[in-house]
Amino acid sequence: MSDSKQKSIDLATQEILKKAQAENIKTAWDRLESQEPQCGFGQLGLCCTVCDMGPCRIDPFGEGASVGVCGANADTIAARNLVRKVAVGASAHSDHGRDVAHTLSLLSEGHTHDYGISDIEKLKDLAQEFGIDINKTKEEITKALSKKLLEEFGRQEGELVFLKRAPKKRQAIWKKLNIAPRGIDREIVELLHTTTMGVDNDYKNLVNTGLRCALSDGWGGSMVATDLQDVILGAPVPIRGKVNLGVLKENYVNIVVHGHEPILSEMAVKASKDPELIKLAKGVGAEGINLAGICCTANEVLMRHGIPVAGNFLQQELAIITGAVEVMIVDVQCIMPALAEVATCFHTKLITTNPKARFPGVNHIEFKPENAYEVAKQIIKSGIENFTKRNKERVNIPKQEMDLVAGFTKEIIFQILGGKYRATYKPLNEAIISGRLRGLAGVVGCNNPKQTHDYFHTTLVKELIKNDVLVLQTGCSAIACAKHGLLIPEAAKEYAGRGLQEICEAVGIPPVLHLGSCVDNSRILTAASYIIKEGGLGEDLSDIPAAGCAPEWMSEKAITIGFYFVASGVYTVFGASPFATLGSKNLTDYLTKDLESIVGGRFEFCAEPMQMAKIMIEHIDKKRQALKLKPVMYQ
Ligand code: BF8
Repeated sequence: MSDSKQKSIDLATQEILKKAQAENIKTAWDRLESQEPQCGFGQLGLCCTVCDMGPCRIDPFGEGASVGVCGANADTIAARNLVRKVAVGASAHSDHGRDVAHTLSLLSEGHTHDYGISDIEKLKDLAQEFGIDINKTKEEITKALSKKLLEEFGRQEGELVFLKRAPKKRQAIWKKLNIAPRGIDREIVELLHTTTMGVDNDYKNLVNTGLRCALSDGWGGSMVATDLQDVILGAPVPIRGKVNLGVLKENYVNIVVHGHEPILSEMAVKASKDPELIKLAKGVGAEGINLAGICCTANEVLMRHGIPVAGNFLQQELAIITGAVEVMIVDVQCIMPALAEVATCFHTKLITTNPKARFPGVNHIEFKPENAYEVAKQIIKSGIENFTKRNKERVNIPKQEMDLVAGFTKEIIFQILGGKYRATYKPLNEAIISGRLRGLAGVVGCNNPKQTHDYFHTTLVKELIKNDVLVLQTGCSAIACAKHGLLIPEAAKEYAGRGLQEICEAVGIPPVLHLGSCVDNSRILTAASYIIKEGGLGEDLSDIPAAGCAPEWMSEKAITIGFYFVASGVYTVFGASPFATLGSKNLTDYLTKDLESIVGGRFEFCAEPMQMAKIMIEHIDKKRQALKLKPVMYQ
């Protein structure tokens, strides 16, 4: 009992962990235990496997080797290890973006009929940003835009077009430091090149190359993904939904979509509503088809359709262990290899769909935009057939489910605050200037079994809103806070400080705004740029009274997000494990101290959520003072 409580504060998770234990099914928490003690050199970033003269390791106590076989010291090794992760994270988000741009290209050529242009206004806005004449047909604009966007990946010179969204002062900083990304692929490749044996040995230069690569994700690949998904699938608007394992339904065919790319899951949404398939489901004794999501795919279909979210990263295995999932469809990223084994303990069919992500022995049904709907139907049909194989005696669906409101975008923040006819950021800026709002925080990222599941996200966010900080969320962090009731308008009354409460009540929003999946962190960057444009809060993103945090992070992608937040001038706090840099004091100091005077943002590592809130609030107050704003209205 106390054990599962320590693992997670979420009651549904605790319940299924007990079921897993009773049925002897191993989860991430058990596997973490079997890994302990984890490699100390790895944890400090002092193990180098870059070439085959190694693996080398540096003695952190200064008694053994201080350099590897090639002569690389702790600073070089730790920095190379770190920025390689930045490259990997950027590649993941950006390859996702490329696939969306490719889908746009296919639809512009008439090679797929399952997708269209859902947001013509956004298409035109984007086209204008890329210098395309919008007095052409929709087809011509689409074709020209997809070409331009795909060229951003292979661009060799100049700068990414989206950089122009940033305030002028920020653009000048990037230029001066030579960290304005040229092409998305180019920055990833160049970063990897600099980390190979015998290239860049200067930890500061390695970090700077990492910052440029990360910017090519935040203001490049991720921004392409977000904006084009909105164009093709529709820009989200505030929408109600439900969250936690209780959204699985006992008498329904439960289909779970998991991963990141909504191009496929969008079709699963459509297929789950297909009358022919619903009839089939009824034919096997089910009441219907219930689609639910895990991780960022969940956020995507939640934002656009209100599809329920079954859980965040650490709940992916637990969804299967409920015994009630007929099919789990996965695409790319954050999909535990362990799912294959866990699924064999039940009737659940795990189905991979992306040629980039195959699992040995797991059923693969390849998805392409050209055959999207057919594939989605085929998968759902196999789920319906599988319903009859469910062992009802092993089903245990926790009761926990919570309401939430999602669907906030940079455009929606405009509208809800300014009113339909006066779309503006002015009221938001004025709320900060007057001190009714203390400032803003972006709280994002994953779960990690090394930290009590959901505890860090929820404790931090509650403390922030209590202190009149409006919180913007994405990814698994948003799911964590949603499960604990923070993403409903009523949460303002219960948890928010008086100033934030007044704003939430006036416009009917929750004190915590869900902006979508992890690629949608790019929405935060654009929203911040609008705030500067509106006026009154400085000239650069680093002037805004704001801070970022990834309290339970685990993925390389989170490091990349941290890097582009910092490179955009944001003070960014990371939870417990400080991404294996501590073996180098020089590197740690560079990241947590020196960077601030160089790029305006810096990292902070912190192991306790109340302390995280404290240092974020202190930073926000420091920025308020620098802007000479009035004191916070309700202290
Ligand atoms: O991209 S928050 S565990 S699901 S990495 Fe993964 Fe982390 Fe969740 Fe989305 Ni983001």
